Amino acid sequence: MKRAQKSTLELNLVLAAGIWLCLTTACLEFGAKENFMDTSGMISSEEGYFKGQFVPEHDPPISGRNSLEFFLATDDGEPVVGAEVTAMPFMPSMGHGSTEDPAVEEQEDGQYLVTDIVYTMKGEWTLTIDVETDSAEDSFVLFYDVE
Ligand SMILES: [Cu+2]
Repeated sequence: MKRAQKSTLELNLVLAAGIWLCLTTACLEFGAKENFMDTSGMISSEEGYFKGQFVPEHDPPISGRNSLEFFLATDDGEPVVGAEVTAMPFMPSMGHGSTEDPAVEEQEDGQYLVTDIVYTMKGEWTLTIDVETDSAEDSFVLFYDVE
C-alpha cells in the first residue's frame, strides 16, 4: 500500500514537471513570436531558401551609425560561402530610406559583417538583407525599433 502511494506520487511529480516544461517552452516560443525585434535565433528567409542569425551591434539599434553581424546558412544549416549580399534600411511609416548604403563583407565561412547601416531617426525601421547565390535568391526582412 505504501509503495503504491509512493509510485503514484512519483508519477504525479513527473507529470507535473512535464506539464511545467511544456508550458515554459510554449511560453518562450510564444514570447519570441510576439517580439518582432527578436532576431537572436536562426530565422528563415522570406521564401525559405536560407536561414540567418542576426546580431546587431546595438540591440535595439540606435539612431545613427550601426553595424550587424550575421551567420548565413542553407535551409539545412550549412554555411553559405561567397554569397552576394546587400542591405537596405527603410522607414515604412515615412516612406524613406537612409542617407547611406551599407557595406557588406564576408569575414569567414558563412559569417558576414554589415557596416554603415545609418538609421537617420528613431522609430520603426526595416532592414532588408538580399542574398544571392548561384542556386538561390532570397531576402530577410528584419524589423527594428530604433532608439
Ligand atoms: Cu522617418
